Amino acid sequence: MTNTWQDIKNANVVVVMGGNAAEAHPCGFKWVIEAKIENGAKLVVIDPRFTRTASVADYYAPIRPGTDIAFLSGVMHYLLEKDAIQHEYVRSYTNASLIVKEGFAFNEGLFSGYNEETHAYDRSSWDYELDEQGFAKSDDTWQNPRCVINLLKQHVSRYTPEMVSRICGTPQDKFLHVCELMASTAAPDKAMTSLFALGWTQHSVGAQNIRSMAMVQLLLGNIGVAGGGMNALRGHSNIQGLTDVGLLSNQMPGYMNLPSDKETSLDVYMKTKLFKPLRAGQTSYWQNYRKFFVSFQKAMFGDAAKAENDWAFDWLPKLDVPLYDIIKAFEMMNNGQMTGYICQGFNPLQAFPDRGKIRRGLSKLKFLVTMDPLDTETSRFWQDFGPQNPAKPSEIQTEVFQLPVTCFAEENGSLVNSARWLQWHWKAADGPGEAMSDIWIMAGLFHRLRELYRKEGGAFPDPLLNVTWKYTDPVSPDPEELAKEMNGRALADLTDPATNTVATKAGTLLDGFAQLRDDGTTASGCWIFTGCFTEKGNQMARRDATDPREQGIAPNWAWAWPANRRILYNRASADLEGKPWNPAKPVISWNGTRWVGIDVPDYGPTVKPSDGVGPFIMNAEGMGRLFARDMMAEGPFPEHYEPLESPVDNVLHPKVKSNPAARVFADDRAVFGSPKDFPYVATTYRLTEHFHYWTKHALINAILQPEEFIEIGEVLAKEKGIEQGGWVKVTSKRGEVICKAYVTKRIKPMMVDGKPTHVIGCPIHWGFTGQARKGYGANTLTPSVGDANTQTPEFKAFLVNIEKTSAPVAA
Ligand SMILES: Nc1nc2c(c(=O)[nH]1)N[C@H]1C(S)=C(S)[C@@H](COP(=O)(O)OP(=O)(O)OC[C@H]3O[C@@H](n4cnc5c(=O)[nH]c(N)nc54)[C@H](O)[C@@H]3O)O[C@H]1N2
Ligand SMILES: Nc1nc2c(c(=O)[nH]1)N[C@H]1C(S)=C(S)[C@@H](COP(=O)(O)OP(=O)(O)OC[C@H]3O[C@@H](n4cnc5c(=O)[nH]c(N)nc54)[C@H](O)[C@@H]3O)O[C@H]1N2
Ligand SMILES: [Mo]
Repeated sequence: MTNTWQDIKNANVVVVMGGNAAEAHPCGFKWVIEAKIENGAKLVVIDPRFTRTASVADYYAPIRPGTDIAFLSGVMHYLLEKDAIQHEYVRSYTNASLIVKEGFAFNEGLFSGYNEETHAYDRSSWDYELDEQGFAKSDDTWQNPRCVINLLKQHVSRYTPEMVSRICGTPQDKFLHVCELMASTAAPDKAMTSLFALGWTQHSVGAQNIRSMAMVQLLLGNIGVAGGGMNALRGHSNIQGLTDVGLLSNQMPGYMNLPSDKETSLDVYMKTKLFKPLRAGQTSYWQNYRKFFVSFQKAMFGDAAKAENDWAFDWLPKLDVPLYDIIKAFEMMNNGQMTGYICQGFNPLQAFPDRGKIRRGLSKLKFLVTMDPLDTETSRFWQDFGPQNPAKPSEIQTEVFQLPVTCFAEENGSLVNSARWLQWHWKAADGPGEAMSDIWIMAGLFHRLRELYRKEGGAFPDPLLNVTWKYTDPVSPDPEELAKEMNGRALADLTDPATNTVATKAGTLLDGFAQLRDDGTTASGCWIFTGCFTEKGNQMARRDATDPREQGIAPNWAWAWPANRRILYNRASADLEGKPWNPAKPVISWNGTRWVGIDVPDYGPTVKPSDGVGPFIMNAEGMGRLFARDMMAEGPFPEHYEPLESPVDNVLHPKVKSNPAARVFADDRAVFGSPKDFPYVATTYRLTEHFHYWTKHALINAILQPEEFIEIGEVLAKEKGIEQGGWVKVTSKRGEVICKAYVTKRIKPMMVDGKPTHVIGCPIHWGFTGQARKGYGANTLTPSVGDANTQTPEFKAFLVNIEKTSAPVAA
């Protein structure tokens, strides 16, 4: 989230598109109701299904799964054509005026630089024209046809209301009404918030879905302001923390990149990190990258990380491919390229696409370790349930080690929520039976592995032998000690260059990442967390709910990264002089000498508005990007591509149907179905009564939602002779699910490119362990396809067939 849950109440328009907050985030959803009641906000829901969120909306519009880019590009077209944009904001804070260099082009579905063989782009043409000093050229009059705003106008001009309706199946009048509601927030004192989750991310164009709305929000001046922003409603309670501390295969803590094997020295690695500012006077905060990096290495390797050994750069793993995401891991398993797999708090047999492929992969391992409080399907994959399971358990050689672990309620620690708050929690009970904490198990593995390396040597023992491990209890480090290590401390007396006196004594916990240095005198395990545990104590444990303006910002409740800032890009909540756009709901303002207000300003409190530093300091131009330079895998502007399995051609450019840079392996492509055999669009989602695959272990939840079902509209049910509660067989090219049908008014056919299109809804929660009845699981049907940027699987749009059947023997 750029903003916070509480801040939603400040919105004038709340758009839930790509999520179903009332059911998946029922507790946080109260802030939407608060916005409606206290602020007269209009709630707009755009979803293929009429959800419980839709049931309390002021306006609902249906959409075919996988077509949000077409919808939102249509919104941009509308805003630009009607001139319903926040002009001053767009000119001052976005890259609308910057000039794109010659050579950038878009033709018949492809941007310049595409390589047919590698399915990837050379992105060098997606950049600005630079002047002699290396700054981006701009045209504030917007006359130059190559300035970003004009290229954007041209790019979205194809997305007329007729075209949007043809692609998305949304009736034109409904689409236009949504446009009007959104456009009403172009007024400087009005804000719209975008709440989204997996309805956007779980597509082969997931990241571009989100970018499209971010661009709409920039055009409307809704980023950085109270009641605005791009608000990803996160899933598991600590999934934000997962990316923060770098648990993705290509990252390190604090969104630093793991080096590739081509980056053979620290200098080479650093060359692509220290982005030079692209405009005079800009900050380009990643210029501090080296300080964060060296401090991380000091936290990892202590005294062994020295200037002479490039701060132990060689001891980091180096990637030989862009990343080892989960789709790739299972591809490798299937190809016999993986010996063992440690599955910590992860149930891939249930959670990952193409269940048959997951099972076949696990069957080829030598060993599988699961660390889980529950008996998961993955840890019993050899017993898999369903008609397509041909496996004979006796023929599977994989040795499975099940390690029972405690859960969050049985240990102290912190969770990072969607609003980036690090909140401390306290142990409530001891774990049952033989359960041990994740920390104890990981520490045990570390000690044993290090001992083996010590005794027997090995190809490259250095990283393991040199890791620091100075905990009071090395067998099970205390979560507070780990949190302090993440926060970071001074390793030597730090002098303040301005006064030449010691400002921070050696050993002191640091207050903020501005104190980090690249000379080895500071250590910090995760620079964005610096400030969470200081000499004043555990900031994450703070529970003071005082909210000075009653505007949803309680600065002394827990601690938010970065720097306890609650609204990211808050400099953009005020105009160029520092006056809030919306005086009724100010976030920060310039009082003539400094920034004051209810939030921590984006940068130094005394940086004058006249210095012209842009609010988007992590970008080298300091501006919000309507044109994404060289970042995204499939283009600097979002473009509508059909899901990899879709019922229609791409009406914009039939030759390029789907995302040309999507993550697909050849053997997965072989199991894509065609609309001839699988004529219906399927999508998958969760129900309020279950949390994934855990709560079926709890009797009360199992009673509430006892068995697997799919949802089907009345028209299709009638066509197929399917009755309410009757048995159906749903098939995709990858497998079949036999379950009950729920015939509903909540899903209606949509007219897509002149043809009626039916959507079938598949809740995801059933498997073969726990108290609920056994089910095949929705991922028996889903394709193994990943988003081009994030590799998130395309769970939300694929093709199936459905027919009436009789009760299966297994049921
Ligand atoms: N009760 C409960 N709550 C949960 C969870 C749970 O298992 N149970 N899981 C948690 C987790 S980990 C997560 S990640 C979140 C997920 O939170 P959400 O993303 O809100 O949940 P989903 O139910 O997966 O899907 C949301 C909606 O997206 C719609 N949708 C599908 N395709 C499209 C599309 O192409 N465009 C648009 N606009 N909408 C589409 C679906 O119809 C569905 O209503 O929920 C969290 N909260
Ligand atoms: N078709 C389809 N598939 C989906 C989705 C979808 O919308 N559609 N959603 C996807 C999403 S968003 C998600 S997040 C995944 C979820 O997929 P998973 O994360 O694999 O599933 P969960 O059941 O949430 O959690 C996995 C295990 O973590 C264990 N666990 C809980 N606490 C702890 C702990 O403290 N330590 C350890 N070691 N284990 C613990 C639980 O007991 C559980 O068995 O599913 C994905 N799969
Ligand atoms: Mo999730």
